[in-house]
Amino acid sequence: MDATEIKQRVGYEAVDRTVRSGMKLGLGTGSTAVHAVRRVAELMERGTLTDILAVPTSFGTRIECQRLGIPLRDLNDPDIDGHLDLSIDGSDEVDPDRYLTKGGGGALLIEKLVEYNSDRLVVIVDESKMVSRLGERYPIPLEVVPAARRTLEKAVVRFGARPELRMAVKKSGPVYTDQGNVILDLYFNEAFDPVELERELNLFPGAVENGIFTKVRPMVIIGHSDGRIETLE
Ligand code: A5P
Repeated sequence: MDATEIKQRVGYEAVDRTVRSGMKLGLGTGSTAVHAVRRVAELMERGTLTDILAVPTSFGTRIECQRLGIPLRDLNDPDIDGHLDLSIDGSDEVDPDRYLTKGGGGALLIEKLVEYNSDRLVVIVDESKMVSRLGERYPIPLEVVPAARRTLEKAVVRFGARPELRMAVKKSGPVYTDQGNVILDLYFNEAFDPVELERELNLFPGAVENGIFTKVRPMVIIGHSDGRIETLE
């Protein structure tokens, strides 16, 4: 199976196995999560799923849901009341403890807000996302207010990180998140304690959120290139 087929397979699998009518759903961001979004829409159109309310984790996911006619809410709306039944999302890395790094698509802040406030999180990945330690293949994103960029670039060095301001591809200058912040991608040569680093990075003034997720133990659905689907929970 090629990469897109694997992403579609795990996206469909997650929805078919876990989404039920009447649920309040958090919908993730990225090239894998979009397949779950499309599956939800497909099952709604067939009438298999009814009374779904969704909270998107990014502007991009909002646009896709609107295109597909999935009813949207904010976490603050009274019928959501700050809490969801289930969220489905991709991940950049998953370690043996099922700790995650996210934010390769820049949506880490609302992803964490939505997913830490869901009864259950289902993470959908292909096998390349499974690592022995976080930071092995992808940097750890740290979303910061623009005014704090330089102080935080200097501050994170004490954790052994090499920070790089994330730059836009089809625009000159940095990436601005949906919330108008910038992202420092933190590269680590050595293993770190994910629980400690998730907490410590957010303590600096101007740090908004980081992409380490250790406070949820997700169900992880892994798609393999030979067509196998593996589940960790
Ligand atoms: C978005 O900010 C991210 O957290 C994504 O969920 C993550 O980067 C995985 O994206 P892909 O499924 O596109 O690899």
